[in-house]
Amino acid sequence: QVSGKKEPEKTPQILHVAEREYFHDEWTNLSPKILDAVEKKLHLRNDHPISLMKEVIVQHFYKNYTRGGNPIFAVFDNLSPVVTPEQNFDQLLIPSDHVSRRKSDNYYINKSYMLRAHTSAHEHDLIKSGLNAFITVGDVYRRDTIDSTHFPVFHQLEGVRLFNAEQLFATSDDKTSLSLFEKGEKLHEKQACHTMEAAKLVEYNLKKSIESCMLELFGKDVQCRWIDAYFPFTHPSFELEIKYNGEWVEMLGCGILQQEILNKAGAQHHMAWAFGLGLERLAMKLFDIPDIRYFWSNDEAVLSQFRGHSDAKNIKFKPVTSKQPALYHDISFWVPKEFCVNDFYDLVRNISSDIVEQIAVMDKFTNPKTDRTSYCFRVFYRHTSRPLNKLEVSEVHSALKEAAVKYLDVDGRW
Ligand code: FA5
Ligand code: MG
Repeated sequence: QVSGKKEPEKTPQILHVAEREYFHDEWTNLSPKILDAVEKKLHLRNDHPISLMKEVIVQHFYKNYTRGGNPIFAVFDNLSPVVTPEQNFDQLLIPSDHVSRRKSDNYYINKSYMLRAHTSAHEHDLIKSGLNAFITVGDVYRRDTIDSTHFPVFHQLEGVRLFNAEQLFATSDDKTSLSLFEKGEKLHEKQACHTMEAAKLVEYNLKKSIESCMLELFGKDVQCRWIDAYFPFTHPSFELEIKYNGEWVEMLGCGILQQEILNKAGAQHHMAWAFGLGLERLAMKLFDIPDIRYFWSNDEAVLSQFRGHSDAKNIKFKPVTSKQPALYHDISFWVPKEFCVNDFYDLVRNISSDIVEQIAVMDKFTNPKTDRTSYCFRVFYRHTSRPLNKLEVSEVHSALKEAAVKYLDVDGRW
C-alpha cells in the first residue's frame, strides 16, 4: 500500500419509508416534503377534515348496505402506501408503456417500489382475498400541477362491490333466462363478455350508490353531473362532477371493472363496480375550504375548527385571515433536454414551504434555430393563514431561482 489511504467504500444509500428500508437507485425521486407527508396519515387523525370526511362516507355505507344486520362493506384504512408498480399498474391492466407510469408523474422509491398513485392499487389483492364489498381509504401520491384543487399528496376513498348473477338479478321476475356473461362484442355501454342487461344493472347500481351518498353529504340542492370517462381498468367508465364556487369540479372516477381483473383475482363468476373519490375535493365542498393546502396546516386556528364535532353536518370553515391578494413573480429559463415541468413543481414545493398557491405556465417557446426550449412560469404566493410581506416573497423567489439553476440545470433568463 503506497499511500495508506483507502478508497471510500461505496455504501448504497438507504431510504426509510413507512417504517421500512429501501435501496436508492436511478428511479428514486422522493423529495423530503413527500417523505414527511408519508408520516402524516391525515385520514387516521382524529378531528381532521379528511378523517371526518372519510367517517361520514364510511358511516353512509355501513348504515345503508347491510346483510342480516351487518355492514357488507369491509373497510381498510391502514394499508401501507408503498406498493409495487405491478399493484399500481399491471394488475389494473395499465399497459407497460402507458404514460401514467412515467417517473415524471409518480414518486418511485426505487425500481421495484413506489408510493401508490391511487387506492385502486389494492383492488386485485382484496378481491383475491375473497371480499365481495370493500372500501379502501389512504394517502396517494402524484407529481402534479400546483393550484387550489391539486396537491402532490391527497387522499382517496375507493369502493368496490361484486355481484354474482343471483344477487344482480334478485329483483327480476325472469331469473332463469338472465345471465351475466355472453360472447358478444364490446360496445360503448358494455364489455364484450357482459350481457347488456347485466351491464345496465351494474351501472345503475353504481350510479345510484354514489348519488345517494352525495345526497346524504350535500343535501338535495347539490348540482351533480355524470361525464363519460376512460380508465384502463373499467368499461364503461364515468366521472362525477359537482358544482363548487360556480365551477364544475371532478370529484370521482368509476366504472364497471374489467372482467379480466376479476378473472385474474379468482372472481370469474362475478361482475363488479368500482369508484375512487378524492376526499380533499369533497371536503372542500362540504366544509367550504377554499384551498387544498389548508389540509396540511398546523395552525391551531385552522385545526380547532374541526375539533369536537359529533358529525360533519354544521361545520363551515372560516379562513383565518381575510383573503390577502396573492403576490406573484415570474421566472423564465432555458431548460435542458430532459427537463419536465413536474421537476420544477417539486422544487417549488421543497423551496417555498407551501406559500405558493399556484403556478401558471405563461409561455413555452422552442427556438427553431437552436432547438432550445424556454419556459416562463408565473408563481403566485399566498399563505393560507397569514399575510405575506413583499420582502419575504422576493427572498423565497430568489432562492427558487438559485435552486432551479443548481438542481434542474436550467439557464436563467433574469
Ligand atoms: C383515479 O385515481 C382512479 N383510480 C379512480 C377510479 C377508481 C376509476 C375505480 C374507476 C374505478 P383520477 O385520477 O381521476 O382516477 O382520480 C380520482 C379523484 O381523485 C379525482 O376525481 C379527484 O377527486 C381526486 N384527485 C386527482 N388528482 C388530485 C390531486 N392532485 N389533488 C387532489 N385530488 C385529486
Ligand atoms: Mg380524473
